[in-house]
Amino acid sequence: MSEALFTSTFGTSPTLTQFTPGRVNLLGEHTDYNGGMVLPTALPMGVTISLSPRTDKNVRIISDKFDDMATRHLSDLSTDHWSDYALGAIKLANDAEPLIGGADIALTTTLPFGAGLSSSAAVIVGILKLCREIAASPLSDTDIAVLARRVENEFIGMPCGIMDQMAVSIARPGQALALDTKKLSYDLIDLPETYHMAVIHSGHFRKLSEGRYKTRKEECDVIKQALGRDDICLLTDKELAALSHMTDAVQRRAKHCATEHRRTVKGAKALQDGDMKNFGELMIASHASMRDDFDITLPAIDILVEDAVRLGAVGARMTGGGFGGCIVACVERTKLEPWTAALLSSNPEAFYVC
Ligand code: GAF
Repeated sequence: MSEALFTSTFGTSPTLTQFTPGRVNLLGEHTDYNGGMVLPTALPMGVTISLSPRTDKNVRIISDKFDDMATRHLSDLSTDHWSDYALGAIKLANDAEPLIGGADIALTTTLPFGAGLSSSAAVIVGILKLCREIAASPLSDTDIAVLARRVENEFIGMPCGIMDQMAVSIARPGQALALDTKKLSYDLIDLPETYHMAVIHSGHFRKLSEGRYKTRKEECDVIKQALGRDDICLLTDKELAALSHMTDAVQRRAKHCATEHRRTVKGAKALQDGDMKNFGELMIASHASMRDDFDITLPAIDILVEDAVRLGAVGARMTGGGFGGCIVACVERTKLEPWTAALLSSNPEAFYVC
């Protein structure tokens, strides 16, 4: 589909076309910038990108989600426009040298916007991988993810961790990526076929750069500065107890990071063992920690998660940066249809994503 959009917009065929998945995180929230572990999986939905390099420094971008083509220049700064992600990817590709010059780009996406399913990471990683292929560059998938995070941190101004970029660069649907965000080492774990990780949108839309994500990041920075270490996910119970002189909020943020990391380590093991009962319990505990200690859930999302479990999911939790977006629930495939119908009928604002 992006090929047809490319051809009708630019009047030629694209050099390359590629699909990049979105992601949903199963366990390990706000641990990826605190030295901890994350456990995302790739979605069957994602972004398809068609691209041709240009010899000048212009970047022309068309998307099936917006009416007008954006014409940008490599010297442009970020302007809070939808085309910033593609422009930033081309700028960093020029810095790292898998591409010299501008590009024409057509994007089509099956991911809902504002859902926290990493459409921006898919756009950036997808473009960087196409540039890598055009230049026959030796960059690895991990190198691509690291560059993509720099686009977010340095060009867009979003202080995210590395989870989303690694998930969409490395995982494939049906696989969980058990990622150590400190070492960037990982295992790929097959998800059990008898269960479905259902993604349900709460109907509450979110925008990470709005500021609340940044506030949580800053609170974690306070703990890091006080302790002189970056890996606050690895704090022991004794080290957590030694934070008692700090504010209640700061202590709860640290507790979430440390306990969420431990839950994610246990969750990866439970997935490997096929112990979905234990996995579900860890999801429920993760949601409670995001609600009570990290303060990133919304009352409507707490109700959606409670209902998901009450109606038969083995576990459920909010997923992503917080303050809206989706929940993910682990549901036996044989129960999926009636479970979904019952959940959506008690939560009319919510909708099924995949
Ligand atoms: C967003 C960020 F982009 C990730 O880096 C991660 O911190 C996540 O929120 C929370 O776990 O998706």
